[in-house]
Amino acid sequence: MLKKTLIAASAISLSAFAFTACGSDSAGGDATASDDGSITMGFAQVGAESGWRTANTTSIQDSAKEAGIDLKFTDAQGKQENQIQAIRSYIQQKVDVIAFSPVVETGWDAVLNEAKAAGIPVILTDRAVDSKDTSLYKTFLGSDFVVEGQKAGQWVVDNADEADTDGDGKINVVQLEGTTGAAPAIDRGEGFADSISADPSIKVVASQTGDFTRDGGKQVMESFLQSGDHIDVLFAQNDDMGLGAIEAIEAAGLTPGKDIKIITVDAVHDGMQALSDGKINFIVECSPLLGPQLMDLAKKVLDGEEVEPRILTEETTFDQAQATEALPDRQY
Ligand code: GYE
Repeated sequence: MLKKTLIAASAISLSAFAFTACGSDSAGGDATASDDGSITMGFAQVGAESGWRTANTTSIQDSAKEAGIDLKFTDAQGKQENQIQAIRSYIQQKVDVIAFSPVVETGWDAVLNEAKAAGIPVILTDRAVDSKDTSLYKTFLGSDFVVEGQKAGQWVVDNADEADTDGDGKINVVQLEGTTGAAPAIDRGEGFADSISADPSIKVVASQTGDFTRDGGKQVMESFLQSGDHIDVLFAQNDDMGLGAIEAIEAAGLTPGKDIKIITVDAVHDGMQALSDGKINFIVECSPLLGPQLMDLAKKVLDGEEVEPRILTEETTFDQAQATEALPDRQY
């Protein structure tokens, strides 16, 4: 950390005495690894709300170890204020790089400006922020959630006959949304609505947050079922909510995957098992294995290399047969 102090001091003398400092980068930060070449990363995780998140945490912890990066890790338990506090403490500890998965999109400008002022580069991992000033972070690594929602909606459009489970010519969809205000919840909802708009017989008749958890999915699905209207399709914005909803559907004496067609996002192991068992009909993959790319990016940023401002994860989709085939080799 000594080098940072020296660089900060040099920056002051630069204006006062036209002294040339080395090691500063042009983006205004003094992003560089510590003196001995070691890298400390502070990572502020959302929480442990889903199988996806648990796999994501393992990926980050394992790849930090492999990359020889000293990882400081915090679990914000789904609360933005905890994440902000964690980021502030990383700034105070003068870590070399900060990475985080913002629980919601809004409200990050102040703390990101603090990191920038301290010369600590930030890498957004998995979820986006809505900050207009894109110089507040070096890059955003993660999935295109709008495309994920579009793929989910496209399945309903392409399988409209099968999806109309009571054959009345109308496809009533209920939607379990992720955490309110979170990028994947906003974008998946938008993408789904966009695709189904191609077929006027497909309508979202109820949509509510299940907070990306199994319990949330189960409870909200119970209330959807109690409303009495026929439900043809459930779009759950992640596997865990879909799995919770399956419990509610079975408890109501209905057969998931038949009486109600189910589409989810993530493709974690339990979701893939349910798809293979015919309880889910289609899953849009969202990979949580962001660790190796994140460590690589951190090194590049600290080496002063240019990185792309947006780095997309590659993803696929699964039907029942594809899930059965993929399951034995599934890493998460
Ligand atoms: O789909 C969900 C998790 O941000 C992509 O968060 C992630 C989402 C993921 O809780 O399961």
